[in-house]
Amino acid sequence: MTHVRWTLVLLIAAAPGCRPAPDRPDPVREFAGSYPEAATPDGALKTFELTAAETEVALIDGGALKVWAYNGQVPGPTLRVRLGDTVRVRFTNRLPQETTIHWHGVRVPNAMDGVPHATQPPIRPGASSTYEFTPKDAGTFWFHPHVRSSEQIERGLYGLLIVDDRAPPPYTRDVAWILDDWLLGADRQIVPHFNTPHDLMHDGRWGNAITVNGRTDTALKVAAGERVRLRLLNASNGRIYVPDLGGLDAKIIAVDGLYTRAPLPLARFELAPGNRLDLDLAITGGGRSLVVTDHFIPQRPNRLAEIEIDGTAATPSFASPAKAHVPAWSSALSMPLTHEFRLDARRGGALGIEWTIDDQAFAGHEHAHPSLVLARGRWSRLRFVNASARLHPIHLHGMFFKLLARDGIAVDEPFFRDTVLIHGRETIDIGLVPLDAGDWMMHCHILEHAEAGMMTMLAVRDPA
Ligand SMILES: [Cu+2]
Repeated sequence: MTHVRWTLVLLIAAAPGCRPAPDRPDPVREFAGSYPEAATPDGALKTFELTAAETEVALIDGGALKVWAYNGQVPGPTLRVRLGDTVRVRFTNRLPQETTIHWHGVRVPNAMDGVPHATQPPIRPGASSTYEFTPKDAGTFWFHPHVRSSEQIERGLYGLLIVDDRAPPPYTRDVAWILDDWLLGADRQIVPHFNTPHDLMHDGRWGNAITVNGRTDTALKVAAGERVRLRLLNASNGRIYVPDLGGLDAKIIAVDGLYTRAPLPLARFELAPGNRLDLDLAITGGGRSLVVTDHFIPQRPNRLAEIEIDGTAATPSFASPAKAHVPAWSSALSMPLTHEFRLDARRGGALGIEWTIDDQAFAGHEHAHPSLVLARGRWSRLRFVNASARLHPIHLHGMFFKLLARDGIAVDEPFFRDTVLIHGRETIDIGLVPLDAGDWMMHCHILEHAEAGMMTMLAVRDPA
């Protein structure tokens, strides 16, 4: 009897466009309360001035490095506001190229998303532009250009946007580490050849100098008895990091800005370009020094930074902020598939190789038209079939999603994402309820793949 009923449910669920049966969980109802539909602009107006320009700074090992920078520094200034505040950024472009600013992970009005031609005209050299939005979510976000990203981000244009909670948890210290890698030549300067055939055919440009906040000698000095919030961002063009905190008690409390359902032990987390990870560190055992490493390729670990611990006090106890509502969506894989994207490469195009989504290489933002329409406020399940052997961290603008499965095997990640790494030949399923109308970009965050065509637009429209 049970078996017959289950079969019927599956048949009903497989019919395209159907509603969930009444005895099955409704993913939209399960989603309710995850994050707000609208901003609550009840705070202050915070105005920032940003200028992008060529400059020279003491970076990496302290030598003078020619970079492109926001306000003369790499990483750029951290823009910090509190939830409810409105962000206004007066931006001036002193670069020798057009540019824009994209607010990665922030649910902004579509016109503020920084996608050239699609949401705004590119900002010409010498010109200025103002961005203004009220963040809907607290968390760790970042900003970077969306024009010739594989060159502009590589040259140093990125910074953090931190949106504090209305009542921030009482961490003794709040630290941000931006991970990046630089491809330096014999002259110890940035190799000025971008989108090379090698980088295009592989996993983008991987550098030969890995830095944390622009330096190879980053050390965090803390005392036992501290509870530290450590925010990690991967700002690299292509490199993936698997951070290892050297045995420190580290819990994941937020991914891609949003809090997790519960604090999670830091197991092997693949921090792909664009991803953020907020960690809760309980500092114990003074008088020691730990090395933080990257283990993406387990047999070739990379040193990232050091944590030096003094003192002997016990760590403060307070409730973790990681208690977000995240739907289980446990029957999601039996819901109809909204669309299946196929990711692949072929010869051709201006760069000699094109990265494609459904056999289309993005032909420039001037010609951007949505490849898929999603209904605002409704559930969608998207599948990505990676027909290539390379890595593709797929990033969606304007919405969060939840990873549902890898190669058809259900996974319950107790958190949302805005970027997920797809391995070679892998198929993943994601679920989402888009809340913000507009034309949103979806692209690979290996910037060389994006430049070579792996970008498209998703339109979120009110359902008819
Ligand atoms: Cu890719």
